[in-house]
Parts: sequence; C-alpha cells; structure tokens
Amino acid sequence: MSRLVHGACPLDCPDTCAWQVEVEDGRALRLRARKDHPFTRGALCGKVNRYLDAVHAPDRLTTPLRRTGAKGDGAFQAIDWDEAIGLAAAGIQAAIDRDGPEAVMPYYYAGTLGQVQGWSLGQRLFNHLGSTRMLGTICTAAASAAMAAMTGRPLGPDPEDIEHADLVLVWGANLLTSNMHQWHFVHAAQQRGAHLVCIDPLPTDTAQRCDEHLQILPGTDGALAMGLMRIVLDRGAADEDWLAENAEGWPELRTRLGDWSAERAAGICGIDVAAVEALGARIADTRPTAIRIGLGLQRHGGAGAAIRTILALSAMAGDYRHVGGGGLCMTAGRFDHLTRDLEAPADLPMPPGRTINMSRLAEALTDPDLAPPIRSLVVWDTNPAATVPDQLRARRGLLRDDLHLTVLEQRLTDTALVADVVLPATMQIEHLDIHASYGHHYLALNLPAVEPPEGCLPNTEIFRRLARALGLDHPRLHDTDEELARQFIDTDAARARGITFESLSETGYARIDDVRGTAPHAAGGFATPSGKLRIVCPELADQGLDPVPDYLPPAEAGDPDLAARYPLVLITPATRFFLNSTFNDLAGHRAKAGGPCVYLSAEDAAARGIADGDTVEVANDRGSFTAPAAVHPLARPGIAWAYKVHPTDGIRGANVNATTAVRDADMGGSPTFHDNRVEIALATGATAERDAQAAAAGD
Ligand SMILES: Nc1nc2c(c(=O)[nH]1)N[C@H]1C(S)=C(S)[C@@H](COP(=O)(O)OP(=O)(O)OC[C@H]3O[C@@H](n4cnc5c(=O)[nH]c(N)nc54)[C@H](O)[C@@H]3O)O[C@H]1N2
Ligand SMILES: Nc1nc2c(c(=O)[nH]1)N[C@H]1C(S)=C(S)[C@@H](COP(=O)(O)OP(=O)(O)OC[C@H]3O[C@@H](n4cnc5c(=O)[nH]c(N)nc54)[C@H](O)[C@@H]3O)O[C@H]1N2
Ligand code: SF4
Ligand SMILES: [Mo]
Repeated sequence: MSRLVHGACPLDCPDTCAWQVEVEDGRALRLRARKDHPFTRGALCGKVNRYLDAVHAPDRLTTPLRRTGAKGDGAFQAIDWDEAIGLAAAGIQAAIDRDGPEAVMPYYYAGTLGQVQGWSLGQRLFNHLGSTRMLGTICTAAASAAMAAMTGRPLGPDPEDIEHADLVLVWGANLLTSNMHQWHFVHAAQQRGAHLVCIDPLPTDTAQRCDEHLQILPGTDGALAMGLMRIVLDRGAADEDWLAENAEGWPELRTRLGDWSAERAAGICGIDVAAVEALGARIADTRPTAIRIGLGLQRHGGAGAAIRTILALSAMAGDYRHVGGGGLCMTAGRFDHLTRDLEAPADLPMPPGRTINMSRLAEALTDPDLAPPIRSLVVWDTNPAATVPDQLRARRGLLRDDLHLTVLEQRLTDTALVADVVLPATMQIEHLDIHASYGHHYLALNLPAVEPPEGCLPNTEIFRRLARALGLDHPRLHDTDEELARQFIDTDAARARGITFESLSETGYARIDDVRGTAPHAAGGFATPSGKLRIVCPELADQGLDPVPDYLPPAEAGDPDLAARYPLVLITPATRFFLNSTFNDLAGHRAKAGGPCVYLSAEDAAARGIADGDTVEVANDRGSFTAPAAVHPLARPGIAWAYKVHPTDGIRGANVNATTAVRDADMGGSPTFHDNRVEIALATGATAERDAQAAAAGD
C-alpha cells in the first residue's frame, strides 16, 4: 500500500508548488502536484516532474569526500562523517587563528528556498562566530531596494487577481519559462478580453503568446515608463485623488514628466513612436491595468530606477484602486506579519563582522588588498563557480591554494569539484522544511517522505555537527529541524489564522491572508512609515541617486564607446529545463534543454560570416565561451542571447558568466548580468569544421 506525504518544490522559483510524494515500501514512486492548491493547480513544471531522477541518480553524492590531488584536479577520496566534519571545522579554525573570524565567509543562496535547510542554522553559526557577513544580492537586490524605498517591502496585488485586469503588461518576465503558474491567471484575463503586452528585448515564448510585443532595447525600461506616464498625464488620466491621498511626491514627478515625450521614449527604447503612443493611450483608458514585473529587467545598471518608474506608472494611473490592478514584482512582503526570521535569533550572541557582496565574489577572492583575505569559504545551496559574474576570475579565486573551501552539496557541481571537503546533503523528499513564496500567498510544509541515502545529512545536521566540532554549544545552534519550522510560524498572526505546525502537517499548505479579491492598496496600505507609496525618496540623494523616479541608462548596453568594440548586447536569461545550474548535469534534463547555444539575428550573423550551427566564440575583455550559433528570425539586430547555465563539463570550461561583469547596479548592490557587451566571431577552426561537414554531406 502506498501513502502520500505532503511536500513542496524547494527550487528558487516564484511558484513554490505544493506536491505530495507517493511512497511505497520506503521508496518514493511519484510526485503528484496538488490539484486543490490554487496556484499549483495540479501541475509541476517539466524540470521538477523529473525531480525523482535527481533523487535516484547514480552519480548523486552519497559520501563525504576529501581532496587528494592538487586543487581543481578533481581527485577525491571517500571519508567518513567524523573526519569530514573535522576537516571542515579545522579549515574554519585555522582561518580564525591566523586572521580572525572575518577571514571566514559563509556563501549561500536559494538552491532551496526552504527556511529550515536554507536560512537558519548555517547563518546562525557564522553570525555567532563573527565571520564576514554575505550580502545576498545575486538575484533580486535592485528590485528589493527599489521596493524598500517606495513601498517598504515587496507588495502589490495578489498574483491570482491579475485575472481581473483588462490590460496586462508582462514586463521583463518570461512567465512561461520562469513563473509558469502565473501564466494561468494572465491567460484567464486574456480570455476575458484583456489585452496582453510583453515588454522584452527578446522574442520569448511568452512574447509570442501575448497580443503585442514591444521589443525594446535592453535597459531602457525606465525611459518607456516615463514616456507612458507623460501620455497618461497629457490625456488627463492621472488619478490625482488617489495620488493626493495615498502617495508622496507626485507633484515632483509630474514636473519631471515635462522633460518626457513619446518621441523621446521611443528614441531611447528603439521602437516606433506609434507603439509608445498607442500603449500610453491604452493605459490611460484601461482600469485596471496590471503589471507583472519580472526580475530580468533589473539585471542592468539602471535597474532600481527602472523598477521605480514602473511602480510610479501604476500609481499615477490609479491602478492600485482596483482588484488586480497595479505593479507586482514579488510577494515576499506579504509573509512578514506571519513569519519570523530564523537567521538571527535575539538570544544568540552575534559579534559584528564586515559585509561582502556575494555578487562580487570573483573580486573578493582575488583582491590582493582585501584585509583580512578570505581564507575559509563555506558554501551551501549555491554553485558560485558557475553562476557568479566574471566566472573565470571567480574560479581562479576558488582555486587559491591558501583558501580552504567546504561545500555542502547534492551533486558534484563545478564548485564542489574545486572543494577541499565535500559534504553530501539530503534532498527535499528526505528532510523537513517550511516554505514561504515570492510569487503567491501560500505557506507550505515539506515533511520527510523517505530515508536519505546512507551518507547524506540535512544541511541543518551538518551545521549542528560543525558547531559541536568548533566547541560551540549555544542552544540556538542546536535547534532541531522541527523546532526551527515551528519557530518560523511562531507568531500571533499565524495562530490567529489557525496556522500551526500541526495544521500544516494535516493540510500541507495554507493561505496566509484574505487579500484575494480585494484591492489591498486602494487606500495606501504600503509598508512605509505613512502607509503611502513613496514616489519621491529624498534619502536616495545620499547614495548619489535621483530622489525622483527617472530613466537611468544601462551601464554597458548604453555605452557607445564600448559598443564600437563590442557591438552586441548579450542577455543570459532562464531556460526551461534547468533552474540556474540545478539539473544541468542530469542526462534527461540535458537532453531536453539541448546543448548551449548563442542566438543572434540573421543580420548580425551575416555581417560576421556566421551560419546557423557554426561554432562561435563569444568574447569580451573578461573572458569568452564557445557554443554553436543559432540564427533566430525574430532576434533584434545588436542583441544576442544564451541561456543560463549550461554545464561546462569540467573545471576548465567556461559558461556565459565568463563574459559577465562584477559591477553593481544603481541600487542594492545588484549584479548586472543582462547588461553585458560582447563580440561574436567564428571560433578558430569553425570554418574548417563547416567545410568538412559540407564535404561529408556531399560524399
Ligand atoms: N525554468 C526556469 N525557471 C526559473 C529559473 C531558471 O533558471 N529556469 N530561474 C529562477 C530564478 S533564480 C529567477 S530569479 C527567476 C528569473 O526569471 P525572470 O524574472 O523571468 O528573469 P530572467 O530569466 O533573468 O529574464 C526574464 C526576461 O527579461 C528579459 N530582459 C532582459 N533584459 C531586459 C530589459 O532590459 N528589459 C526588459 N523589459 N526585459 C529584459 C529577458 O529577455 C527575459 O525574457 O526565475 C526562476 N525560475
Ligand atoms: N549569466 C547569468 N548568471 C546568473 C543569472 C542570470 O540571469 N544570468 N541569474 C542569477 C540568479 S537570478 C540567481 S538566483 C543565481 C543562482 O545561482 P545559484 O545560487 O548557484 O543556483 P543554482 O545553480 O541553482 O545552484 C544551487 C545549488 O544548490 C544545491 N542545493 C539544492 N538544495 C540543497 C540542499 O538542501 N542542500 C545543499 N547543500 N545544497 C542544495 C543544488 O544542488 C545546486 O547545485 O544565478 C545567477 N546567475
Ligand atoms: S520549479 Fe517552479 S514551477 Fe517547477 S515545480 Fe518547482 S515551484 Fe513549480
Ligand atoms: Mo534568481
């Protein structure tokens, strides 16, 4: 007889799907998406349908490893857990003894979004040591900072209510790939007659399904938003009453719009004036308009400014008055009242430590002037050797002989391959966790469904053992997984809604609020001191930023001098069958994703003598990678793209991040992955290869 165990998808995806694991005789047979979950709606995505392939993969890490050869040789020896924990602790202690606790740095991200396995005991341990703190910027920092300034926390309409909008702008988001369950609600609006507009430099599958596609130049979103606002204003459609009551700083923005016109916006965005005018008129006339803001548009130099202008557009058009109207980027702020931070409990002593921006890892590991240098890096839930900007420099840093690297992993990733000690971690169906979401309003509990393979431990147990080995016995470093999950929802608001560990064990998931079907910001309700939306943010002047929302050009994409040397902007967005680098070494996922590939327009290909399928080199001053070229009929000249993050097949290989820059956007210390200039040329030998193929075909 099989049984069903409640769980949730752990991946870094806004959808946080609820599933049940079908278990028989201690073995997981199947994952079933919850049909009754209003966001999951009975379907997992193509990647996670095959999650059990990863759980059962024969090459999964199931024993701790220690490096035996030179760094990066990839030669390891299996060891037992006592020795492994001893080696990891010795690496940390040696760094502390030599240069103090700041010579130790934890490095983690959202390999799992689970609060217990991802965001609890590891952070507590390093906070308690007084180590270097990591600024977690790699994904959403610019958007988060822009929203912190304007709305206090990420808030907006309920993503399910977008079905009530009559005009939907899908702005810098490839929903069908990276937020596929949101599409249901956008499509429902379309079926009701709503007009869908995709704003994206690339001809994505989502763009093809919308009614209209504005294929703007990368990093010019702020200009488009300013132009659209000017049109709405000129048509007398600014919602002066809502703005007077629920926003701060509209008069300053109204004045600023005097500098803008449809022509100016169209010129900067590289699109027809008529398209800007038509969309402006449509927005002026359509309530509610919803804007689903993706994270792709904030991987540029002017990212924070762009997000601010888009939120200002929703505000001035009066969309927050209406059910389903207004700008929505992330839902994280909805969980604040109901959940607690597990990383820094009040009763745990935490000596101060310096902070290093995770997106600048390549620099931090190779900067000869960094004092103290990082001598011990402990990595969990992330694969920086593949996913950080300036990958080749980061890898040089990771290979430093005087750096001790401990990696907690499920698989032998690019980062694990260069580690001194590898500690095998459990997977989602084997451990306990609890999940909030950044794309909807439901909590989910993930109960262990099966025993882990012998040799794998949950991250939390690894950190408990590491604390013990370092002689640290504070009780907050030794809370059990269940205690941690209970602490996360130990709030009056959760209790008031009847949400407890016990209730979640019964139901698997729970709705956190009653926002659905309401207009939560009709009368303000933002997480700012006044509850109003802050259009003008005077304190930003201290950071050299404009307090009034306005267009800020991208860094490389908008640099004409650099364009002379590197004429193509390379965008590196999400692909359907990997999640960042997760799953990229599994045969089934690789087969579906196809190999790495660089897309470019026919015009750009012809100008370089490149034919479809030719091996090309994509290069700039930072580095290069090679891949087959694919000529795309809808690609815009001047813009190329390659999906993140294909495997490099060994530690010497390069992926798209060999070309991306260590550079902060305007806000939040955010990286600028899509703001990247390159040149593309036939790879050495590619012409010979093509001739040989032609000759063979002719034989
Ligand atoms: N299948 C799959 N799903 C994923 C992921 C994955 O790797 N694979 N990754 C997950 C993670 S970590 C995240 S953060 C999210 C990311 O998901 P998204 O928010 O969708 O972010 P991206 O994939 O970076 O880019 C989305 C779109 O923004 C466009 N874009 C790039 N530059 C600009 C610009 O200047 N302006 C505009 N308007 N558009 C621009 C890109 O062309 C792309 O189509 O998805 C999550 N979901
Ligand atoms: N060029 C380019 N680069 C990008 C981006 C881009 O758009 N373009 N996007 C950026 C973005 S948005 C993000 S979020 C980052 C993400 O980059 P990463 O944080 O490196 O994400 P993943 O590649 O998914 O790696 C997560 C790792 O966590 C491991 N893991 C999962 N669960 C557990 C667990 O329970 N325990 C342990 N110990 N390990 C676990 C997985 O096996 C996997 O190897 O990449 C960034 N890199
Ligand atoms: S990756 Fe996203 S869409 Fe796929 S199952 Fe997980 S939460 Fe759902
Ligand atoms: Mo991300």
